[in-house]
Amino acid sequence: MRRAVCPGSFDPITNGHLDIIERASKLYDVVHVAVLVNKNKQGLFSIDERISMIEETTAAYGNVKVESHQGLLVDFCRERGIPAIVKGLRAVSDFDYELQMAQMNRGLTGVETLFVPTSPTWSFLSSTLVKEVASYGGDVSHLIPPSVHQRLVDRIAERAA
Ligand code: COD
Repeated sequence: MRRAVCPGSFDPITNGHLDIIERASKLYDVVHVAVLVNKNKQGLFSIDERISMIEETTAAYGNVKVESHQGLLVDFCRERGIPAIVKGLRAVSDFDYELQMAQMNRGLTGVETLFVPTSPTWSFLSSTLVKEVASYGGDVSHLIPPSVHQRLVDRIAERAA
């Protein structure tokens, strides 16, 4: 059975993430989506909220398993026998750091990283920009799934109250 992991913060999941996960789900039998816990960074959404948004929006693909992980991504892969990491590449600016991580991860345990070029429609898109634009009242409804958009609008309103 061919398995791969799509890792990230997913705070929250965007259409750019979904595009990569969907394309990976057509190439592998099972795609693990790993929500990495960064203990130095307070997210807008809790890890459980992020997992539930990813589960909801990837359910139709049929072969996606969503989990959280605290620690090294290579340990997540080793514990589950996953040989490949799938990442989206947006622009040259992503490349330097992604290359460093790919080489470090391969050096640590031999896990390979495969890069999928972003769809041009989403090449500018990141969770950080979505949160920033939404926090100033900008319309981001075309950049994230509708259920995620509703939760984002609600969370921003809660924080502002
Ligand atoms: N189009 C295509 N792909 C996209 C888009 C888009 N618009 N937006 C995001 N992506 C893809 C990218 O591949 C990105 O890597 C991934 O989605 C996740 O994006 P984010 O922003 O949710 O998550 P990041 O970039 O904060 O995630 C970084 C990791 C958590 C993967 C990384 O820090 C990590 O592996 N941490 C675990 C600790 C570890 O092992 N550290 C050592 C690394 S060598």
